Amino acid sequence: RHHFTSNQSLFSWESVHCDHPRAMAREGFRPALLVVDMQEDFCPPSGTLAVPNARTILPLINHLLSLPTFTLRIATKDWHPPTHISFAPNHSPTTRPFLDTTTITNPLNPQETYTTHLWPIHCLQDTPGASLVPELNTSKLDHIIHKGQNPQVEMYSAFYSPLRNPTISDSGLAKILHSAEITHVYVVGLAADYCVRCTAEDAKMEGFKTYIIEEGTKAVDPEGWEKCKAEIEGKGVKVVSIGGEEVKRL
Ligand code: VGL
Ligand code: ZN
Repeated sequence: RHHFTSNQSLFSWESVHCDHPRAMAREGFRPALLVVDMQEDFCPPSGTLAVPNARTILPLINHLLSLPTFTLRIATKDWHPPTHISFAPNHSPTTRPFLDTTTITNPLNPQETYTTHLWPIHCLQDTPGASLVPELNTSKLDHIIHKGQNPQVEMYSAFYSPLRNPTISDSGLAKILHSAEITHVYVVGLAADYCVRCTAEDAKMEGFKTYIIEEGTKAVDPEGWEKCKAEIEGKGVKVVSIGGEEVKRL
């Protein structure tokens, strides 16, 4: 169903959208909130992969978490072993994080490859950098999903690895959302142009009406956000504002 092009720095779907029949058939309004990767390493001042102004979105995220309307509130954590393929120093001493890319092959299917950015070392399992920021009201969370544990797989999406044929890293998130008969998915967190984007696009693929709340996210590359937003909307995800109908109904 999906195919990754290897000539692009950020991988992208090249596919016809097909919505999940179970979620499509579902009626009513059972929304889930996904809070993506609100971890120290993605936040100033000390994060190794700090997203500009990342901490400023926390009051809105905590407000959303406090709304009684959500059926489920789920946070995700990027959770890498030291050998992770996305870490620039694991490739060569001169590999440049943020600038250089690598081509990754699916360990279970050598035919499948994708090209992706290399990053500074970040979100190492069980380190302070991987912890959720203390401002986040975690008492409201129903689940915390870990992703990116497989050293050979980049996993921006909180659902599964980009190459799903066969699926080599399924976090279990799709099952949790379908089991709770979720109809709508609202995504906030970090980073808008990577994990938020891929998570939202996969939520749409799973058949949920999917929204990114724009004031609840920040991009690694703020300059590129308008173009990125158009690409995300091309996949059927709506990027909405807190003033919009989709948020006001919460
Ligand atoms: C992310 C780069 C590498 C993210 C995770 O959370 O957006 N970005 N790992
Ligand atoms: Zn990562």
